[in-house]
Amino acid sequence: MSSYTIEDVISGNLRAAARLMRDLDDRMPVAVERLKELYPHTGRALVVGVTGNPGSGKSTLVDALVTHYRKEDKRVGVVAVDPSSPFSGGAILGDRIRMQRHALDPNVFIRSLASRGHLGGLSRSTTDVVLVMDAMGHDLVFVETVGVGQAEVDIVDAAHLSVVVTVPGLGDEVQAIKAGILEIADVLVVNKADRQGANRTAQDLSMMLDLSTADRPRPPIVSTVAAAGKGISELAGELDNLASMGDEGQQRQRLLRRARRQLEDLLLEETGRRIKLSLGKELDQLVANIADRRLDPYSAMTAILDRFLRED
Ligand SMILES: Nc1nc2c(ncn2[C@@H]2O[C@H](COP(=O)(O)OP(=O)(O)OP(=O)(O)O)[C@@H](O)[C@H]2O)c(=O)[nH]1
Ligand SMILES: [Mg+2]
Repeated sequence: MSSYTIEDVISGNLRAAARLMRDLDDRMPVAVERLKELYPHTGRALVVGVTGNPGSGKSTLVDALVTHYRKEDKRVGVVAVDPSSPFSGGAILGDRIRMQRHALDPNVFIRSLASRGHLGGLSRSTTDVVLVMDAMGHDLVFVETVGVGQAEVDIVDAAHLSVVVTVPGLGDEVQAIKAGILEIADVLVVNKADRQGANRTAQDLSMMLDLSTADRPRPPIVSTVAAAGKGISELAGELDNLASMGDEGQQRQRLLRRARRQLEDLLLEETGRRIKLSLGKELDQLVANIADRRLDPYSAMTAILDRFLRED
């Protein structure tokens, strides 16, 4: 039973939107129908990914950014993605995301997402929630993800702009950033700049950017003390700049990248689901044969795919 219409969602009805998000999370077919109808009403929100190591201050930073943009009367959505924790219904995460002071503001919509075991699903859930927030008329949507690995990069791909948060004095963390996430950062933040070594960390990052061969604009480095609201307007300024900047070609590239990612993710998830459904019990038999070394997983995979999909 669906007790909400897309008009409810577009007009910003919080209950309708929350209900739709929950149904989408449960992969309810009727919710997917709603999402199809909503799609033409999306594409206006600026989606900003915020990623970085646990405890680096991402939530505090997002909270401060929300305050900043509320002063400009912007409507703001926040999605907190936590790949590591089991599904908690948001209660535990709610404590962790430290945004209680916006809880009563009807123009701020905060939603937590936790994985139920597989990241592909999480990336889809994130995209769905972002779409709903976009359709509701939010000007900005922040997507907070923990960590600095490929999974976060994938999730961040749902964003227009990526903020990577680091803190002073973590040599290893800088290495981890170097390993991949530097390539996706549009803005680098050195948070907890009230701590020792903040300048040094900024210099290290700057040097790393000098060495980087990435074929993209050099990301600015902003120092912040999120807990005290320092550096937030500078950070927001960089985001606003980047959002309006970039030639049409670059903006088009981003749009295409996101659209491609969305379609490919959906295809993969749905193909796997349908093939498993069609195989039914046969899948268990194949698995048992593989475990008993009567069959190898590569041949099994090829045999299954040959049956369902053409290869040439
Ligand atoms: N000294 C200092 N502490 C800060 C600053 N910003 C945040 N913190 C503190 O750092 C701790 C972690 O902050 P969070 O905002 O929860 O960090 P997070 O990155 O969202 O953490 P997870 O979501 O658990 O990965 C909290 O105790 C904050 O009060 C800062 O600029 N300076
Ligand atoms: Mg957090």
